[in-house]
Amino acid sequence: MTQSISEKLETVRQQALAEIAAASAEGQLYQLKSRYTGKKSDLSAVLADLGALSIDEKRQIGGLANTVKTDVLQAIEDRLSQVVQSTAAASFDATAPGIPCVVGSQHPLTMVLDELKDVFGKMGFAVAEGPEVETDYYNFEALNTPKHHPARDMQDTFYVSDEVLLRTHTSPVQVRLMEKQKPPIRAIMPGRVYRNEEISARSYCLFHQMEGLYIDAHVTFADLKGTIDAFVRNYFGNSVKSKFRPSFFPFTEPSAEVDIQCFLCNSKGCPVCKRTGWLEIMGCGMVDPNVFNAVGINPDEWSGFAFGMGIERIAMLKYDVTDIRLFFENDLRFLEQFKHV
Ligand code: 2U9
Repeated sequence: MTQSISEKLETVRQQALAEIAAASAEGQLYQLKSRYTGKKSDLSAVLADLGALSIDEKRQIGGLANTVKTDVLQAIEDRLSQVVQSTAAASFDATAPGIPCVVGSQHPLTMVLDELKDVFGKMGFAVAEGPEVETDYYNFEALNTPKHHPARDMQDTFYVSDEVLLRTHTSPVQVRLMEKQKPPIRAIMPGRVYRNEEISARSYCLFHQMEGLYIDAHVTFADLKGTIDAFVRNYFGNSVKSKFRPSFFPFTEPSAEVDIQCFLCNSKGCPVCKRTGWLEIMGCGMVDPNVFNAVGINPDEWSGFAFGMGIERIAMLKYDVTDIRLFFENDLRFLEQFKHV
């Protein structure tokens, strides 16, 4: 009797393994699993029918039936993973076209800002930021521009109330920084600024600036010229020369505007540089002693320079953009052109 049951179990094992090896689909294998190891299988019937056997026989047949079951289940697992893999391999077509995915691009202003931060970062300038909604004090008063100062006409301002306004430059960030941190200070201040100007191809109600401030003992105009020259060579090209023209800003004395050789026409003269061979890129100067006094820095002990540039202007020159409004309209036809820049 034991002999015939064990022979039967052996036959079940051989038959099951043969069918598992021949199966070529996942569904088939799940059917085999239920047929050979499920509740109504021959194996389960043998295990349920051990009652009439002696203890030794029970142990022997029970053990054998369990081994057969484990072998069959293992064979099914192995074959399943083979079948799944070969199905996936067979359905992969290496020659099929890929699924197109839309590649985004950085905004040109972000690219210019990042490059500028990088160039000044290498010269040791940290980045400082501050609020866009400012008080009259930080935007004008502390910057040597009291009420009724003629310079206030130079930039029309969006006022929120008598004392609160949208900053017209990032200079208030420097004022706040100087109040908090005693010299030496070496930082750049990138950010949005607002001006109530008539909107045109050349001016918009908001734009981006990057200003810089360097304060230490014995900082001179020569340091300013050296820093600007290093910036121009690093950013626009090592052979590009720059020159200073005298100018006026309420917060710097003396003040200058910086022109660089026109990189669009190699200084030969073109419509962009208005045939002069030079492009104006920024303003700068030595921090006015009145500004130092306003923030409690002793102008006899410390000196410094400041500079400022419009990011849109730099981006317009660099990428030959002729209308400033394009930077703010989010027209994909414009933005997509910067994918590979
Ligand atoms: C402090 C002291 C001095 C910042 C400066 C300029 C010159 C300048 C313009 C460039 C084009 C504004 O965006 S623009 O229209 N800026 O020419 N800005 S010096 O001087 C400062 C700032 C803060 C405490």
